[in-house]
Amino acid sequence: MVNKFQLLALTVAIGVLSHAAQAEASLLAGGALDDNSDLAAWTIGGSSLPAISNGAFGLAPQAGAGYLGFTGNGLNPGGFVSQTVPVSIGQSYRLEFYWGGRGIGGAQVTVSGDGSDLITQEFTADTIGVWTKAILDFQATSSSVLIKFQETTVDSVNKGPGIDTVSLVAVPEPTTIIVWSLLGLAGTGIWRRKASV
Ligand SMILES: [Ca+2]
Repeated sequence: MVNKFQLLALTVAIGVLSHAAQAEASLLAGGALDDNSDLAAWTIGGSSLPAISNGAFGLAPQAGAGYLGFTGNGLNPGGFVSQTVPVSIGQSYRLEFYWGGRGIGGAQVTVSGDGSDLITQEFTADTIGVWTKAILDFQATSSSVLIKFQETTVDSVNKGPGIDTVSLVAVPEPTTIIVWSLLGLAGTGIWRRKASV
């Protein structure tokens, strides 16, 4: 028989695990960047508008049917996509995405909150057909953050970098440690019970 403590520990553990699983869902909309319905979740700006590509200039999608391709040229630089995401002050978050090369160019990602930049990072993507994963952590200092990807190359002639599979998740809190402790206690109790039979 499972005693009351073990039952309580398992119940709490399952509850917290369920909460943790929910926290893993991406807080961003349209992060798959597979088609224009994904793109609609983003604000698009700059005089050269980024567009969904399904595999132009030697770069296949990192996942799914498409990715976001930067399309700048000398006359119209600075295309960007951005999205404002509600967050909790003090909570840690992880932004993940892939950037890939189509021959020319660079871009930068910024995460800003309350008017100040939490992250600014540039990346170049000159190697055609290669995707690289970026993992960026930050702690929210305001109730929302603006996540923005912008082309920095002046003349990429439609061959600017690609962006794909963007996600933003809350980094698991210390309660995760409690879960494993509880599971360990419960597991030990069960093991002892079986061993004594
Ligand atoms: Ca995709």
